[in-house]
Amino acid sequence: MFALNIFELELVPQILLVLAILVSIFGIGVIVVGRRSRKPVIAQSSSTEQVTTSSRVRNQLEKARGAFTGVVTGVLTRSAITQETWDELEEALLRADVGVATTQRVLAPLRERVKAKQITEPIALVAALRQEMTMQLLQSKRELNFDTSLGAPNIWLVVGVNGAGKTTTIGKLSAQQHTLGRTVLMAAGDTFRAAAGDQLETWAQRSGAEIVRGAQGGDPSSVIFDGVARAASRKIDLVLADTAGRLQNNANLMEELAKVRRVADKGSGKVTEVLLVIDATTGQNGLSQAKQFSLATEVTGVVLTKLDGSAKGGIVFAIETELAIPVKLVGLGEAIDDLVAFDPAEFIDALFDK
Ligand SMILES: Nc1nc2c(ncn2[C@@H]2O[C@H](COP(=O)(O)OP(=O)(O)O)[C@@H](O)[C@H]2O)c(=O)[nH]1
Ligand SMILES: [Mg+2]
Repeated sequence: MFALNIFELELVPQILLVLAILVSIFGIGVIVVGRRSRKPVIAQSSSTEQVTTSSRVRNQLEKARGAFTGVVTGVLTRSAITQETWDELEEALLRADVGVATTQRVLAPLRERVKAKQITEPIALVAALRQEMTMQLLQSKRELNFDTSLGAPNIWLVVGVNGAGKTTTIGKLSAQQHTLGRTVLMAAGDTFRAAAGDQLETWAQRSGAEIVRGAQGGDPSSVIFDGVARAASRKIDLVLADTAGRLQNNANLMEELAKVRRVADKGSGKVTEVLLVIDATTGQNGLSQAKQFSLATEVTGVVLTKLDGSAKGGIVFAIETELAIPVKLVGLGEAIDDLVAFDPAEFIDALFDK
């Protein structure tokens, strides 16, 4: 008994040391976890900025992931690379809306490498496919253009067909820019429907922005012009201009859009972004929209909305490779914080990783 106590006493310093180490490890762990969870939603740089993506992206891309994991599993369940492998790959990519041209562009170099016996195993094929798809997305510059040296309001025009998510995107963008310390004014250029102005007004209140509205049925160009003038006189940094959802096959409406842009540029601000909002669930139709809109006005970036509800995430590849317009932001839900910067690496990880 006595011997045991001595033994225990001798161990006291060691026990204390072990306890001290455990406490400090736990402490560091808490700090690291705390930091991670406090990771800012928005990162800022001098003239451009991006919203960092969150871990929710993966979950919100569940449907799109489904389409791609189908591709991977299909290939991996075979013991060798056969004609069926290629058929399955092609079909799955098309089903995910990668598009015919992009699918061929991605698969052609892989076919060559398999033919040359540089790739012999299905697992290596999947790895090469992933690399090939990553490469398709790496070139683009995705920062939102904000010219700090302008000394006048930057104007971001938001265009796209009805229901694509323009107004919602403006609300989310406004909140993000507000967090960056910028003052925002919304110009209700969708004068076509009365409800559109009310909807925008709600977003303005929610996100701490000012708003300029016009009469229903009024000229959208003049509403946006007035908005820019008001922003300039109040030294507001950014004008987010909403527009009516116009069908891309309606020549008059496309002309009107071109006019909106010209007039917006004429006042005391400058259009530094034209964001085309595309609903991911519309698939390849979204691509033809993008083509038409970029004819009417120089589109500088795409916002791909509703990616949370789409199995057609492949449209990202089609937009970028076939139109050379960068996807800058993606919408992953209806809430104010459901808009994130498009991060290709994260996107591909989410699609390919189980
Ligand atoms: N699930 C989901 N719904 C969205 C997203 N963006 C917009 N919406 C919804 O799409 C509908 C149309 O959006 P709205 O902004 O009015 O489209 P607009 O006609 O282009 O202005 C609304 O019900 C929005 O809540 C998104 O990223 N995900
Ligand atoms: Mg709208």
